[in-house]
Amino acid sequence: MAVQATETIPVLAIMGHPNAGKSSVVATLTENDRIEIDKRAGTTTRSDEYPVVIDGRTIMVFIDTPGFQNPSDILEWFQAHAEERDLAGAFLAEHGDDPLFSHDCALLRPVANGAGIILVVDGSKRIKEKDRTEMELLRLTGRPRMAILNNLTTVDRHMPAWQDALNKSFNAVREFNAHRATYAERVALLSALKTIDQRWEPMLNETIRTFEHDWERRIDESAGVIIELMRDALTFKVTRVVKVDDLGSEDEREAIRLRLVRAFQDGLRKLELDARQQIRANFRHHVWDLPPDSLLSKDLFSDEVGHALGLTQRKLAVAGAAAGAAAGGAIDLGVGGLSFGAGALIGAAAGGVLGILGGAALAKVDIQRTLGVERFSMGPVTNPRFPFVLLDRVLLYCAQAMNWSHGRKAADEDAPNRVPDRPVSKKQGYTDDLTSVDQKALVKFFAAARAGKRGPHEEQARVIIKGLLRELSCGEVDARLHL
Ligand SMILES: Nc1nc2c(ncn2[C@@H]2O[C@H](COP(=O)(O)OP(=O)(O)OP(=O)(O)O)[C@@H](O)[C@H]2O)c(=O)[nH]1
Ligand SMILES: [Mg+2]
Repeated sequence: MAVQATETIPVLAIMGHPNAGKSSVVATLTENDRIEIDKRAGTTTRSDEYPVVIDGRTIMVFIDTPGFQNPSDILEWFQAHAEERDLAGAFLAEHGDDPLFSHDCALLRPVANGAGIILVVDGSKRIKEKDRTEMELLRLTGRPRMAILNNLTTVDRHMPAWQDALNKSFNAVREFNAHRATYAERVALLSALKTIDQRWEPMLNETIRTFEHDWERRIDESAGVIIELMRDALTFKVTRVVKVDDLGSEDEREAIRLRLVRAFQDGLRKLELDARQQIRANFRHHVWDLPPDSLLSKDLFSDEVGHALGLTQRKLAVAGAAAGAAAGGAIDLGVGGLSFGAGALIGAAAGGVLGILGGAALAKVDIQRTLGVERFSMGPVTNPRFPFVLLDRVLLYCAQAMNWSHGRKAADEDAPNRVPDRPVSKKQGYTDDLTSVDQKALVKFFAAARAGKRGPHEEQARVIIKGLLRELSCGEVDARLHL
């Protein structure tokens, strides 16, 4: 069952005290959110291998471990056998069957088989004698080794002392926060592993290239999901056909119209949810709770979402006018007569949606009477702000999926250290920060999508969206996520 460190696959055993954050580091580096992590010490009880698999190919293996049980005994033995070339192997040869050392042997076995070592320490705690024992014993193994300073709190006064001590026994020392590490930081860590053993350089270069390639593929797929969401949302329509005989009072017709508006909004919510699920799977999140106060947890049609995302009315007017003028005024922005008709009033009243809509309806409600039936229909969306809000929100979701590390379980676990919530004083949507040329291009894409047309506008939008996603990959988990 043990993985042999071969020429092609780097294998790294993660060592460290109980509760230092070992499993969190493995979960984040392998993008595996199913690894058991808990605030209680002693969660991991045996060593387990976690491969990094891309396109069905294992490119690297991390071994999560419970940490040493008897570090001082092992160090003593190592010091007494200093003449051995392979201390881990020699220790196993002598104590391999000793039940007293079974845990420690399980830890040393991968090391004896050629695995490198990553020691994870909690940099917020003072260094103790036991830490120095472990550092020395790992040094004596002679294996390539890196230390990770994982700061579990905001206490950083012990960090310089850790740096000094670790530098003496490790080939590389890096700060790495398993809860906040972004994609870029993960790649930087892999890059740093190259320095601990030159022989790994070619394979790690290949691993990093595979990583980067896979990330680009995810961005590409996510942009595809977003384009499809916009296309589906902008052509979405609901219809109810009711026999005229069944229609009694005007109140009844009003009730039908309200139900129609609700069904229309629900349909759009569902489209957003479907897109989210695909994006989430794309970034390998399975167990993931959104913070309850996140903008992403609020209703799509809530005022909070409407106010925080999308273009300001001014920018919207500029982009819309420019796009309309470019197309000889042929682009229907939906701000004409439709906005203030009966449908507008119903739309606004039913959803409390003035925030998102800027006073205009989401879509027109149309009622046609033919051959004894009344046909109530709503859609497609005509409100010009809505697509920007929807796009901003799905981009925000991508930012979360890309930057939320897999080692971070509950959304509120480290609430005391969380970035303070930022007051939302102005529009903060990503699209609001785009150049007016890009905003205009998006207006054209929305108009084309609404008309069911593919082509150059869609391709241009795809390029803009991919650019935004690439920028977001390097970011912190966005403060915009928490209102
Ligand atoms: N704030 C913060 N907490 C962290 C970080 N990394 C780990 N933790 C928390 O520290 C606790 C222990 O994390 P684990 O990853 O289970 O630690 P471990 O070393 O595998 O623990 P054992 O398996 O018990 O030896 C959990 O509550 C984690 O959420 C971090 O970077 N920041
Ligand atoms: Mg663990």
